[in-house]
Amino acid sequence: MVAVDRGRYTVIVDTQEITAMRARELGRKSVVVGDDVRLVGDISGQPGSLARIVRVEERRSVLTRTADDDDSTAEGRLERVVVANADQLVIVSALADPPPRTGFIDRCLVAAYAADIEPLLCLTKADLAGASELLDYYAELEVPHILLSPDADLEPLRDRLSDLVSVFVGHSGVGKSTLVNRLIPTAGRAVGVVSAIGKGRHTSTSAVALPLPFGRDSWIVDTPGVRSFGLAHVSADDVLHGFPDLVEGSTQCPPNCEHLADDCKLDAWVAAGHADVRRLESFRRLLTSRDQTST
Ligand SMILES: Nc1nc2c(ncn2[C@@H]2O[C@H](COP(=O)(O)OP(=O)(O)O)[C@@H](O)[C@H]2O)c(=O)[nH]1
Ligand SMILES: [Mg+2]
Repeated sequence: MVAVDRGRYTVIVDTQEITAMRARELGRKSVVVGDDVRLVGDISGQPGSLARIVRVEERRSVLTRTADDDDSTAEGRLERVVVANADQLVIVSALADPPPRTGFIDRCLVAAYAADIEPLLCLTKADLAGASELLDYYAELEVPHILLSPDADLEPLRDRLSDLVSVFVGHSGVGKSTLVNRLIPTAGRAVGVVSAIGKGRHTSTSAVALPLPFGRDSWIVDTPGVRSFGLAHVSADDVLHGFPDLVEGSTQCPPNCEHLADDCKLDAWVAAGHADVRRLESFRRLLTSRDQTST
């Protein structure tokens, strides 16, 4: 399933677009972009035809965020699947205009590791600023990165995207649409336009999967409405997995350490020079702002 708009789902079957609705028998089960689904009914794909989705296959991965909309309940916010079956989270960040925000990148890394999908840092506008400062901050992590500028060779990125389903996330203005258009010349994403969906309140159904014209079954999922990942559903331990450079220091902490109180051993460990203090600060900021949806 590649897109949903007001209850109408677009499903690709052998390169043909078929419009479908959910069958009643699915009950409350959600159908999200990336899902493999089973169809019945009119699957001709002719104008006006409507098939029915009767089954959602088991998901290989689920990229989730905590919902920030009206569905939130008193017991806690709803955990929402953003994209199913993704292999890779491509974090698009500009090196300047707008400047990179490590808090956002760190949050995305936590979401990727929590979903057990691979992160890839895509650093745009390399023609405007160098990457060494940002890369230095992530030096201890083995996160692959790609540098992009208007005349950059896209081949290294194509290699990274081939045969995979990759979800693109990034703040407005970082060059995400420009990049999608370069990868898929027929995509026609509006450049220099702030997404109306991204600015609005209803941000849960805006992901769309676009087939890449290379590799085998390669897709990118654009997420104009996902400004960031609320991480209220992620445990302190899973947040720590987004900071592998701090994990070793945490082994000296008391049992069930929340890493926020005075008895946390990470301060001493960082003071001894084992990790960058900015990483510890970012880790703690995420721990205390886990339920917020933007950084
Ligand atoms: N200098 C420079 N400008 C870029 C680059 N990529 C995109 N832009 C510009 O940045 C602005 C925002 O790009 P857009 O693709 O709409 O960003 P989006 O909001 O992330 O989709 C546009 O004016 C682009 O022309 C780049 O690599 N270098
Ligand atoms: Mg855009």
